[in-house]
Amino acid sequence: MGYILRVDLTRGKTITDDYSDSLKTMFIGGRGFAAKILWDYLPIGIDPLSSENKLVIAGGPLTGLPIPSSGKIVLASKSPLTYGYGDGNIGGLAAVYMRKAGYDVVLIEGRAEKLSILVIDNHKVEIQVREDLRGLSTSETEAELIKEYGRDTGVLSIGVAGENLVRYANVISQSGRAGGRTGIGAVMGSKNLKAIVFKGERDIPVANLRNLEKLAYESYHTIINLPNYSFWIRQGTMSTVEWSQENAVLPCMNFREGVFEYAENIGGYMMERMKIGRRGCPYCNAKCGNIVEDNYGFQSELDYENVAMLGANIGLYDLRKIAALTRFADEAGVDTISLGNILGFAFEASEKKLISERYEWGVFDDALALAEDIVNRRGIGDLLADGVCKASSKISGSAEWAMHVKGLEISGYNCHSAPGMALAYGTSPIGAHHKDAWIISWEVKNDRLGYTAAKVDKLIEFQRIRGGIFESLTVCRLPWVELGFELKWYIDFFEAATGLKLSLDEFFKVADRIYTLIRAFWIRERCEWSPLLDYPPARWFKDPPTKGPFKGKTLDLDGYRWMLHLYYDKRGWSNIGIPRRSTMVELGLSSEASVISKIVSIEN
Ligand code: PTT
Ligand code: SF4
Repeated sequence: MGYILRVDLTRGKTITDDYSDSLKTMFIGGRGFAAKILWDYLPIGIDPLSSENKLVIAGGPLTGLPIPSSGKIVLASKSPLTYGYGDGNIGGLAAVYMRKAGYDVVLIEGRAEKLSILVIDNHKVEIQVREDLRGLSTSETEAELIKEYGRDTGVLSIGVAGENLVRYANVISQSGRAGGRTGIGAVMGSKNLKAIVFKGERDIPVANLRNLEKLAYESYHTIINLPNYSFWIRQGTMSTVEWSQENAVLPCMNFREGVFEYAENIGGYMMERMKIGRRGCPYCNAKCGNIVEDNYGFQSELDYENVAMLGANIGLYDLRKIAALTRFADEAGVDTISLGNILGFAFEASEKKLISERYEWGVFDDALALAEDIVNRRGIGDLLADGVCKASSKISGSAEWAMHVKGLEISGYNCHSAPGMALAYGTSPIGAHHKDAWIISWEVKNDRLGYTAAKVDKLIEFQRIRGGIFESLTVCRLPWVELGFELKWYIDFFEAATGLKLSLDEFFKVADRIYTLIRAFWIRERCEWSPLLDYPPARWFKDPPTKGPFKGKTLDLDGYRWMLHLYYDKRGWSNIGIPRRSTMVELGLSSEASVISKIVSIEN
């Protein structure tokens, strides 16, 4: 669409900016735009929960086009959990209507004096004081706004977790789309921004409409005929529960173990027996959100991560109760992955008598009560609302089993015996998340316990495709990951949409630029750099599982260090993980190199 909408909540002003061709060609969109805009506009070293932080909502050249799974946007900010670069990807009508309103990016700055909403209705932009929405759940907020603005509306909202600045609060849309696990909901809360409403009716211009229509027709048809399609729409990501159990990577009891004796009770087949519907993102014909009724009779969405983290990781094995915890998280607007981690952490601290509160593994009432304390910042919930890294710094003796990388809690794969996946968590650009490189499925089939150059190569390839291409285009990666829908389609969609023909290598170069820029951002914002930030938690090196096929095994520190150094080398970074000047110049990041050279010593 060619435009960035800038909204200053402090002054109540909005302006529309166009952006340079070089932003388009060097960064493509989505995460690429977000990283560059944060680099250029964010004052250095600010507190992420201050009014100086900025929230970027960025689509890519494919967002909102009538092609498979294009209803996705990136939400990015300096993260209140990690104090580094943070982003998340959310699907929903908001993605489509943001572009149809005429914008590729919305950049939100400052802080409203009172709780407010932002309404973007085509080119009419309004900031409204809406104290009446305070304390409402995300579905209540969305329902109220849809009542006011009509069904053709995309809404992004926060719940009480965001209002109360829980550092892993996220943003919810359409009761089940969730994005921004790096604390984007808390950033919205710190800006007194309860919700954003998008309405748009413009056509999204494309370079070659006939070609795009032809590709769209053929691609939808191709997807439904892929061999895994019918199983995928039955189970979505839930089949990963059985897969993780078989491969002993299902996180259990705060990542102590990789197998769970009750995994069958919480797996994809059990979920199928309860399933009452499917939800998903616009323009997707492979909708993956599994709807079940929870133990209170309310509808909730089950995905692998929610079940692994709010089930196995806390010892809970009743799917309807896990669904209730997920629904609670969606209504409060808090990330299920971090919540499951912090509950596991608190249960272990209680078991070890490091805190005075008493919680029992697997007890739903304990989990729900603690989750309520967290989102309302009551009692020990106030400390736990700051995330596992900060909480462990206050609970002596807990640092080795505080399961995070760079402050972001680990998502659903136990890595005592998965060095490649451990490295994926260690080097992810946002902290411990599988989004950039779900190398585990490849690793279990390829020299699982080895510390090899092949793993490092595969990891970088995944980061380039998943973290680079999908996050900048910005479209859902699941048809490619789960159904084998080929990457070539996306390159063709890109050409039809933009008129630009990029080879896979050229896309990879953009991805490398984004990765190196994000690493520079971390160095700039944290004012120092230590390779220790790229290590997974001590538990995986020192505290072996007591059951399953990999009983007694841990990660090898020397092996991990060797792979990490090789990774740095292949990325053109120094042996402590700082991008070399020559790499940055090569990638067109000379001015960024000058900035970080004032903070750390940078090699040629
Ligand atoms: C993502 C993270 C994930 S990853 C899941 S389940 W997953 C969790 N879902 C949550 C939820 O639900 N409720 C809640 N309160 N918190 C939650 N936190 C967790 O958030 C999601 C899908 C999924 S389901 C995945 S893998 C894929 N992720 C994509 C991505 O990152 N990029 C991309 N281009 N395509 C992707 N497609 C898939 O999208 P974060 P969604 Mg998500 C109930 O937000 O911060 O990135 O963390 O957006 O629209 O819900 O789709 O087994
Ligand atoms: Fe959304 Fe799932 Fe479809 Fe991806 S596969 S676009 S996450 S519904």
